[in-house]
Amino acid sequence: MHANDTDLHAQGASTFIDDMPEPAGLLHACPVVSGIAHGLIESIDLNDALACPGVVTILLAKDIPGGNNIGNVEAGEVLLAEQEVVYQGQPVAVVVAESDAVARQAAGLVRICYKELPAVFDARTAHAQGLHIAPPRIFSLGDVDQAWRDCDVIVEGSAASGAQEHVYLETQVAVVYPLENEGLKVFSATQSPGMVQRVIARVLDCAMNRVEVDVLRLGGAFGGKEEQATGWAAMAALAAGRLQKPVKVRLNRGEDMRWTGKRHPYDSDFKIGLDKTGRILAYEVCFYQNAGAVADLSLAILERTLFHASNSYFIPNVRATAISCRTHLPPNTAFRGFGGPQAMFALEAAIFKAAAAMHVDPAHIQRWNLLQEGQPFPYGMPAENCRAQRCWQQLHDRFDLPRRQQAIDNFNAGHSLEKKALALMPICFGISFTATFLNQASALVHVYADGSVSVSCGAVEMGQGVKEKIRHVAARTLGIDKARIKVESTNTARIANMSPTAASVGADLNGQATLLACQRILQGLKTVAARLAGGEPEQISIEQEPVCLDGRPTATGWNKLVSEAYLSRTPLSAHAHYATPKVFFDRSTERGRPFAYHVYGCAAVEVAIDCLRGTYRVTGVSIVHDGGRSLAPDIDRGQVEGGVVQGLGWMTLEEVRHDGQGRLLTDSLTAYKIPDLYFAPDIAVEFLDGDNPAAVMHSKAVGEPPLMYGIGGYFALVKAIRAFNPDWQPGFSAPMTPEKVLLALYECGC
Ligand code: MTE
Ligand code: LUZ
Ligand code: MOS
Repeated sequence: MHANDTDLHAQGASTFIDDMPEPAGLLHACPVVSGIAHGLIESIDLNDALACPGVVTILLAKDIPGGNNIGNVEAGEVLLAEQEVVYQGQPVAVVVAESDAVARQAAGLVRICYKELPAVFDARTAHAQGLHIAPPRIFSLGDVDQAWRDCDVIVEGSAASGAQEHVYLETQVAVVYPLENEGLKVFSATQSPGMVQRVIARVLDCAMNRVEVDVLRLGGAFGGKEEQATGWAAMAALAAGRLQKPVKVRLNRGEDMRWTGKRHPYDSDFKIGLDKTGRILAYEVCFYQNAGAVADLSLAILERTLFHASNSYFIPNVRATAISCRTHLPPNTAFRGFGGPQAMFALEAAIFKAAAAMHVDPAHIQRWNLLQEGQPFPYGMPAENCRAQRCWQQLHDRFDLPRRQQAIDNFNAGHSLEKKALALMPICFGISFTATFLNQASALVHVYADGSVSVSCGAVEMGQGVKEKIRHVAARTLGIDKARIKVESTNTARIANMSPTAASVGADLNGQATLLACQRILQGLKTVAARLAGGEPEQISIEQEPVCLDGRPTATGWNKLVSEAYLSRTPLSAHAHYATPKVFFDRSTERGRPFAYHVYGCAAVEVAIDCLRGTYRVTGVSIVHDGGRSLAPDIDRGQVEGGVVQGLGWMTLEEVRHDGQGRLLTDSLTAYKIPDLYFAPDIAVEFLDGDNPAAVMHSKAVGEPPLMYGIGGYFALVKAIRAFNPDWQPGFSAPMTPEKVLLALYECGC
């Protein structure tokens, strides 16, 4: 009997890298990082550090046998800085010692002298100085310049959304074991085992088949381990390869917060034009993305920002410009939503401002412009199986929104120092990697002679329940009990060239590959079953264990069938590959069909403010979410609830602050506030079911989209503030912390 991950977690029986028994002779590596945001390295003095008892060696860029590059985009994505440092927290050296404590202590004794250079920390300043990661990209639809003439109302403004720290429970960690024949076995807490393998081979200048990366599970990732787990694993591999000893790298919470990138802050300028009925005729937006010091995934994230510039609305004339700005902060990186949330925040700000100018509720404009079947996105793809209207309608009907709005109005009329508000947040999220080649996966399935089943695939379990979904797919395809199925660790020796588990497609891609591999085994089994039970293979099915002939159970069960198949030398293993069909994108025209499908949904977020203190509560969230035929309803519900709370945190409490030198001030959970169970509102989720021929067993991806419901929390707070202080003109700068709420309540409009 094989327990699922959730049960193991609940029992405290699931193991993470830091729980693995440490082998004799294990060495600990601690990075030495830049203490300044920008400068040239003039000298590095290792003497005091090397004199520490227990220090084994200290590695610098010159000790890297292969390429000093851990990225995919630009040469500056170095493992260890050589001449120039470009952010506080950038690794310069690696101290290797017999204990973690000694490594850390010695790291503090490495003295680096710099010639300091000017540093920039915000996107607009970087843009003004011409500091860009790449040239701007522009998506356009219709003719914006012409369309302004037909508008009755035009408003302009700006919107800024902040960074967000991932706060995965398990911090960055890797352990690397040297093997015979120049091999390495790598345990890394990464969403991208294939990338860790490729980068370690590059850094050590060896073939990829020398490097085996294994991932059992992650203690959360949220995008923070898609690209940024790689460097730490590469440092451990560098040391392990050189010293031929096992080496561990593990960041503590403060280091993890200071040294790794976050969700990208965005500054955006918008202009929106509507006719007098509230129909949006034109939308122009320019996104300034704060990329941090090197490219990382910023350009892919920026591209997804463009793909989501019009969210779940149809806007006939759009021009969206996106500029990735280079600053001297740790490289910002993937975070649930991957640039989509930033785009949606800017558009909701524009809609809010237009609604205020027209003296209507923003919901009126939102409703009036929701996407309909066949209408195009700004990249040319038409909306197919569009659920935007249905989600909105069902939310209103099932959760009785008009009555709730009335109750809020009554409450506000009767209370002078407490105000409530409700805001709606429709979402539409494109499902597929926007880099088309990443939309592939493979699976390797073994049926053992005792009838138990082993599934290997490229999906990394990080708490999102992908392993449980894969088990479900295998069990249903083979027609057997889920308890027989074990999903193995994610391992590069069993699965080659795997894509990261990201973009919410972990279950879509790996599930479909698993289904294909199971079908292959099933084919052979049916031939054996037809011999045992009579009839032709086409008449055979396996349903909840027994072998059926024309749908009727026979005397043969799964165990007997498998044992007969083995004795008759029928293959009981299969490998299958899946590539998402019909996705493509042409970057020269910015047109294509980048997504297999879209996920829709709509949320109503209700808040209450104490207008004396500025404190607030998110009192309730109601959601209709476009779920498809779920592979695991409880998991999907958990994903929606967790996503909403994470999105609300980004929009309300979570504020990343640096000092004037680029030093992170909010480097612990006492300064960086995240939502907890007490903050979390009541969340009511209703799933809109339906077919989805574009994903495995008609399911739908669920990982990222619900985060964006949290944006409704920001606008609900803005509405509640305006119920108290009607003259206040919101500046649209998220997060809306209690401090900002208090100031807004008493800011005068003149
Ligand atoms: N849920 C949990 N519990 N932990 C996580 O780290 N990551 C999110 C989402 N849900 C995450 C999570 C992100 S960013 C993505 S892309 C998806 O899960 C990835 O998994 P999937 O593709 O299997 O949905
Ligand atoms: N990662 C990536 C992603 O490489 N490409 C994507 O399109 C993507 N989308 C969401 C999250 N991660
Ligand atoms: Mo998720 S941001 O695609 O890891």
